[in-house]
Amino acid sequence: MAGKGDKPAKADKSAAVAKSGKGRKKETGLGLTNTKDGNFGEWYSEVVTNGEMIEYYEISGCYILRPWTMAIWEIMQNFFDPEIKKMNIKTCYFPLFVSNNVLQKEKDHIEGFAPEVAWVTRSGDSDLEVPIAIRPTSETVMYPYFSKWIRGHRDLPLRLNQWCNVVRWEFSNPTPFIRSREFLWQEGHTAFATKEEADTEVLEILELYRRLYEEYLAVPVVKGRKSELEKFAGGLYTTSVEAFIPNTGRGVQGATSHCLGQNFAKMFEINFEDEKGEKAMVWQNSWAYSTRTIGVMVMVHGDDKGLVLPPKVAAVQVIVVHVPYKDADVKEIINACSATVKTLCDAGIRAEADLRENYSPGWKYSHWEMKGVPLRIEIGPKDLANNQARAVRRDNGAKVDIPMADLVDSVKGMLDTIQQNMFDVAKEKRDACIQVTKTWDEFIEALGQKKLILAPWCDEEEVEKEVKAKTKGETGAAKTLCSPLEQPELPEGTLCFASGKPAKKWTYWGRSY
Ligand code: 87F
Repeated sequence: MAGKGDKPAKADKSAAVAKSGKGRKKETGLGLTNTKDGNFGEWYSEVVTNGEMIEYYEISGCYILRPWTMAIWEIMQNFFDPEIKKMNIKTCYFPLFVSNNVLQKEKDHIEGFAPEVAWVTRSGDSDLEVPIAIRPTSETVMYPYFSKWIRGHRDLPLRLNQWCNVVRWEFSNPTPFIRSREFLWQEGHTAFATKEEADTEVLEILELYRRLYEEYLAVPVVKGRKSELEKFAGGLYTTSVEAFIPNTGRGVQGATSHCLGQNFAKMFEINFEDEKGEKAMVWQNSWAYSTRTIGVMVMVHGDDKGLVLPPKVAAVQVIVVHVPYKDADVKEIINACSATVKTLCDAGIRAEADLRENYSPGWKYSHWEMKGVPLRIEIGPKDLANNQARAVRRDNGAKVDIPMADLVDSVKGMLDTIQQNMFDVAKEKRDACIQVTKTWDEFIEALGQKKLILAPWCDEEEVEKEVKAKTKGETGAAKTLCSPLEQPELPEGTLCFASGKPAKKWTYWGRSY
């Protein structure tokens, strides 16, 4: 997907071009020119633009998030935000800018990230006296105030979350949602008196991330723990949910929940007086999910007709299209469509009608398929006469006639079925890619076949580094994705696939985004 970010407004829908059988290009109003299996990178770029989620922007790595995207983001927010509020986590907002002073405070771990920090150096014609950084994450922005606000044990726990944008000036190939220079996320930052409380929260948040992926985006994920090499260097341990893209054979970190331990408490002097009147240091966590979630969903479910949106996150769950017929009463059909939309909306279903007269029904079918709307309802003269409607599923193309009498129940049932089916199909595909490998040769073979590898591992950093070095090729090195929290049985005497030493755990390996 090289140089994707450098293509402004690449896929102009009105002039979309489709390849015919002989590889010649023909003009069509709609449709993708690339297939998911044929050229995944180009396919993805076309899907997010033609599906009206993304518009390419003139600054590489930055993308316009269109309403079709933001509706999904808001629905996810409407799930996640109340859940963390139930946990007594409060909303806050800290400034976008960080002073050099504060940013450098956590020098040790910022070092590796430094090249990605963007700076403001000028206002108008004059240079700033001291440049200020744009937040790449907010530890250094927030923790000086944690230090100020936390005095005694009664000030704990302190549990904050903010919804914001962050900037990381990435240099490797930008990809909409998956790797962009500015992105939206929530970042949670919490402080506790005890490690036990922090540990509990890490897993509670991780479970919310799993639910976000599995219940909303219909994307199966593995909950796991990161290796020492892959964890957030500033923290104690990192957990994550990991997704997998079968077409590219790459893992993708879906969201992370870190226990920071007391590292930042030391650096920022976040101390409190405990119940015995003694000075103690807080235990901290931080956790985030970003707009990357949406990219993972598009990659997993999209097909050669475009986006396929899970009903629970789709801005429009049902699109109603009228199918006029020469001598039929068009007005009557249109009225039936409007009535259908009203009935569905009154029942809490997100439905819209496309009653435009300057587009054919066929064009509309393609258009809404491209946009991934889960269910299409067609109403023509025959349906009207029979007091029924034709429903067509986006996920599998299945068509059924539903009696108008039980429209709401049928549609609700179908949307639930689509949601479940999308998850089941995605899980089946993901599971079919999982390969258990016990030797190096098996590992290399599986890697070549784009598998998601599950292997017994000695859990030694040096061994992971070696595996990385040995697999470094054009498509990137293999690394650990996570060690699943739910560990399969590891029989006595099982050896590490890479080092031959006794294995300590099962770990997922693969190339990744
Ligand atoms: C890029 C530039 C500067 C990642 C960076 O995961 C600093 C960083 O600290 C950096 N990229 N990180 C790690 C972020 C850790 C942590 N922050 C809060 C999270 C969850 C939310």
